[in-house]
Formats: sequence, C-alpha cells, structure tokens
Amino acid sequence: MRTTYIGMGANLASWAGAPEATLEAATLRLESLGRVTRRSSLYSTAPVGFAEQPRFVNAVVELETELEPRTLLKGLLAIEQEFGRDRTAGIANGPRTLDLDILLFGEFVIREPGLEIPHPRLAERAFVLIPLNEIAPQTVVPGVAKTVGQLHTRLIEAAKAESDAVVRIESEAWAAR
Ligand code: PH2
Ligand code: MG
Ligand code: MG
Repeated sequence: MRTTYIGMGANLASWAGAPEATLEAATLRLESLGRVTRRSSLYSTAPVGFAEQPRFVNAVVELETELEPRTLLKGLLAIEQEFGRDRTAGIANGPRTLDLDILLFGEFVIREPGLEIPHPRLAERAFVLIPLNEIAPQTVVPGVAKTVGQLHTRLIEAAKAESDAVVRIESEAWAAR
C-alpha cells in the first residue's frame, strides 16, 4: 500500500455541476482506485499559465492505493473523461472540467514521458502547495529532500504580494472530513 497525493482542479462546469461539485463527485470516484484518507479545503485560485479563463477551484486529497503508478494514472485519466474532460482544444494550461494530477507517490521518483512524479511544478505552484501543506506538511518530497512544509514556507515568502492568488473557500458541496 502506498500513500499518494492527488491534485484536483476544475474551472468549467461538468454534469456534476459547478467545479466544487465536480471535485466532490470526483473524490467519490477516486474510491474506485484506493481509499481517500484525507482531503484539503477547497481553494479558489487565479489561473496560472494562461490568464484568459475563469478562476480554478483546487484541492488535494490523500489516496492510499495498491495500484502501480501507471495504472493509477490511467484510472485518473478515465475519471477526468467521465467528467467530460476535453483535450481537443489543445490550449496548454487551458480551461477544464476536471484535472487530476499525481503529485506524490510514496517515495517514488519517476521521470518518464507522460508520468513525472513528484509533479515537476509542485514546488512553484501555490494552488498545489497550499492545499498539500494543509494535509501533508511533514511529507518528504523525494528528489528534492525537503518536506512539503519547507517548500510551502519558501514559496509563501517569495509570493507574498499576490494576495488573491489562492483563497480558501467554503462550499456545501465539499463536506469537511
Ligand atoms: N492547472 C493548470 C494550469 N493552471 N491554474 C490554477 N489556478 N489551477 C490549476 O489547477 C491549474 C492552473 C494545468 O493543469
Ligand atoms: Mg494539472
Ligand atoms: Mg493533468
């Protein structure tokens, strides 16, 4: 059994409803790939990489799984598709109904086409590090030999100016557990 952390993001509505409802419904679907043992708060975040799109809703969940990394990745892509993920527009960092990224997979370091663990942009993305730090501050990020908490502190000190980049939100759709 491995402890993995899955980054979740959405900024378009899906059949499940608004992004908040999509993330809730997708979390239930993640139970088909393992056991969801922790979840962060929800955050409203400014889009990174491509500005002309709605704000995102982001969260991170902890998933205990027996699956191999490639199998987990396939399962995540299938769930993205269930929620209407359309990759045909081809805009890098563009709008989406659901994005599920493997952030950490136990102690694994994998650098293969289509499968990079830890997530290569983890340390620079507040929309990932803030929710991840909420549920796993002591977890060591393999490869960089720093904890999530250390990376979080470094990023927050560097990015103090952008105050509305990541804002914690409350949603009835996202049961606090
Ligand atoms: N995902 C991206 C690119 N930009 N910006 C925010 N705020 N949240 C995201 O989840 C996100 C993004 C690529 O996956
Ligand atoms: Mg992503
Ligand atoms: Mg992705």
